Amino acid sequence: MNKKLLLPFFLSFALLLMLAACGGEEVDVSEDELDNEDEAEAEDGGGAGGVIESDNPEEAQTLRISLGLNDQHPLYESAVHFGELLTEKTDDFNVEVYHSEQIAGDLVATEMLQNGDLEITIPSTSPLMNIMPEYGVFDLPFVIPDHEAADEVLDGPFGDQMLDMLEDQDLVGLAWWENGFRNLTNDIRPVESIDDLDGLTLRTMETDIHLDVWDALGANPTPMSMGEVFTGLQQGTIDGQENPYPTIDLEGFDEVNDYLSGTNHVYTPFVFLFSKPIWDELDEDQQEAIAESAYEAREFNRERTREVEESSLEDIQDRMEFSEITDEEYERFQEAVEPVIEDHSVTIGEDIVNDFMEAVEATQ
Ligand code: KDG
Repeated sequence: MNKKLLLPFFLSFALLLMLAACGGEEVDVSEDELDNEDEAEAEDGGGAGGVIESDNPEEAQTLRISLGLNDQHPLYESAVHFGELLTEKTDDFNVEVYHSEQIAGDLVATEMLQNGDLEITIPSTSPLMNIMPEYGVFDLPFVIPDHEAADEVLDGPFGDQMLDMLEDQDLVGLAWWENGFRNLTNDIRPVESIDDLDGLTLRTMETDIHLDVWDALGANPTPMSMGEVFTGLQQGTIDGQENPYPTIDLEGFDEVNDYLSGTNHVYTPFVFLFSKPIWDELDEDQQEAIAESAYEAREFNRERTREVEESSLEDIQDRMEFSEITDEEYERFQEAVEPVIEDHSVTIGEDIVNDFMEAVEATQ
């Protein structure tokens, strides 16, 4: 979405964003406040499509979904689709989809779920490493080679095992959705080799693994939640960032970065999370309707994200200088990050890392 359109909205949530950014503290957002904000947003057209009402809206319980990306992204469309599927199955729920960190960034939103202060969020797995070190496994670079392997690993026993372990953290993991293969952008120079990364200040997600990967490659990484990235790039506090093509395109990073490199350095999934304290208050039929809808919307999400991945790459290539990484250089990248993989295998847990590697190998 054009950032200018988001400005009034960002201002109205400035306090929330500041609280979220400054300490990772939980943000206290009552349902009433959100309802008012949402009504205001809907009136000026910004929230169109984000409220999916039950046929019996007055009696229905409202499920709020917090997203970090904007309402042009296939993640938002997929969350709306989830709401449509759910309201077809039952009249028990209304669904409200909040984008662009209107509620909170990934990590804070996940903490809100743990405390029963928010129903749903769909974060990248990466920041979850701060809650469960095991989730860092998806951040190990250059492991998942293609979409097919990603689907097989996530839809198989390894993916199930990772969803199940969320329960101990007061989270219910309902489905794997797609974020995608991440690629580098920056405003200083084309990056075709490791040497080109020297000294570039790069935003990473809030995870030590990404920080260590970029550090090993010679860049200057700094962690940040998504809501701060555009401004950081625009003001030059960071030179670049890395994300899948749809995010680069739809968050407007091509407006503030000139160079794009097809690094495909890691595949990070989204995980559909529900608050366990709130889940435990629902009856079995309600739980089943929610679980089925999250799972069914996964297909729509993957299909849409992959379509947009292609069209976004075409789009941004018109506006950015695109560099491909040669096979030889790709090997140098892989060698440079080997010690990071070794070190973090210990924090993640060697069993989990082995299971992951084996699951990926089995797809080849
Ligand atoms: O809701 C999901 C987004 O907040 C997010 O995880 C995007 O990949 C992302 C990033 O780089 O922050």
